[in-house]
Amino acid sequence: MIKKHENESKEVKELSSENDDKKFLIVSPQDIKSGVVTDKYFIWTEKILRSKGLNPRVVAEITAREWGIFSGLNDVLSLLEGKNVDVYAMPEGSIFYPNEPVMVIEGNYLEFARLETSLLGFICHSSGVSRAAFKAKFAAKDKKVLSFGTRRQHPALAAMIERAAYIGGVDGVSNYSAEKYLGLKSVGTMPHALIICFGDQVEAWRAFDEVVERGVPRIMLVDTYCDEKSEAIMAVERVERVDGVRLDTPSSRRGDIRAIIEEIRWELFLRGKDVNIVLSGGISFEDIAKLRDVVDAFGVGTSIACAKPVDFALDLVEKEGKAVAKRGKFGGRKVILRDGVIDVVVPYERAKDESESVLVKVIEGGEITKDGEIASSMEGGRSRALRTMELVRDFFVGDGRCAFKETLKGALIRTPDDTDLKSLL
Ligand code: PCP
Repeated sequence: MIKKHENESKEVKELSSENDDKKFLIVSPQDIKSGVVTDKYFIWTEKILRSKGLNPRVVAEITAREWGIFSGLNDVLSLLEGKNVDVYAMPEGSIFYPNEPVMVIEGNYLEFARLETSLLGFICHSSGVSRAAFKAKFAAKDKKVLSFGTRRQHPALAAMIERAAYIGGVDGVSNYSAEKYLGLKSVGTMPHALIICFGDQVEAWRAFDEVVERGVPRIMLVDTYCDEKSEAIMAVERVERVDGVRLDTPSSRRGDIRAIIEEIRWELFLRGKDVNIVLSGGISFEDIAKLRDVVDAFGVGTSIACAKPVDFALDLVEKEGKAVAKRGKFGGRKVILRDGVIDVVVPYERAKDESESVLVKVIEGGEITKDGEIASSMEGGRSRALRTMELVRDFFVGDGRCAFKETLKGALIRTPDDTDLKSLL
């Protein structure tokens, strides 16, 4: 669902072209929607089932073996809209745990069989990026995290990556296309190339300060020609307005980056300059947790944009009203009951009231529901993820209270202990 955004700038409008000149090797949205983008075994499966007159009514569930932050529902809704199915899903930005269904599809199998490849692709990739962004922001606490990594992936994915990162909790995204596709103002500093074009860092910094809109923070890149400390001092002493300095080469130095940052902070403090320190270049979640006390913002590329995709799988758990399961899967339709960040998964029939479930009906008979629109909102997803971050932190520092206790024998109980977040506290 691509919307027009009102705050799209004049520059973006001028650069945009409505023409699809097909110069790049990118599959078309139509081929995704029609199921050309599928795995061959679904083509054979369709052929076999049709030739034998089989098309059972099924319930399919999408689960992962790992935890994550759910996103990509927006594209799944576009994919399944118009198909004769009912779909239930977690709202975007929800935390999910191992073996919990994030989505349930009810309908005749042939209605959606060949769409499995694209459906999983949408959510595996997007939720992987959202989980990474969540981990980065969880590690950074009140310090900022900026998504700098779209250059590490195919450009056709830029808006998807920035949306997923934003839902996961980053404070800003650098890809300019986010303004057109997401209605998000993009952020950034300056490349080394700008400084090299001037051949003099002070001239480049001054030019930035002179030319770029006043509302944009002046974050000077201070590692092009000299030591970061010397350049940071040079920046604050020789440029009229400096809001921050960016250090982009933490791993290329033999020195200890923490010691270098502390020295810079001291020198700036000594000069009465209250400027922010931005750190970028190969930053990991562990780096963020270790350096958050001396850094104000982290520019993160690969760790977010190239995050491992979530291993979602689609499995049939009910056929003609009867629970089924392949080995290693939990059969039967399920309901997830949630108390804060503690979940209990129970069989559908055992839940007192379906409305208690985390899964909401997002498509009914092929039509996107009002709840579906709400559940796929980017801003709503981000607020949910940020709230979840607080609840996870409370869970770890609190008593990990579980309201469900052991009243539901056999139910799957899931908590933040099923994540790898504790080490980033
Ligand atoms: C880019 C950017 C960030 C990098 C990428 C983040 O650096 O400035 O520092 O990505 P990473 O986390 O995967 O390292 P360069 O490509 O070196 O460009 P420049 O220094 O000119 O910004």
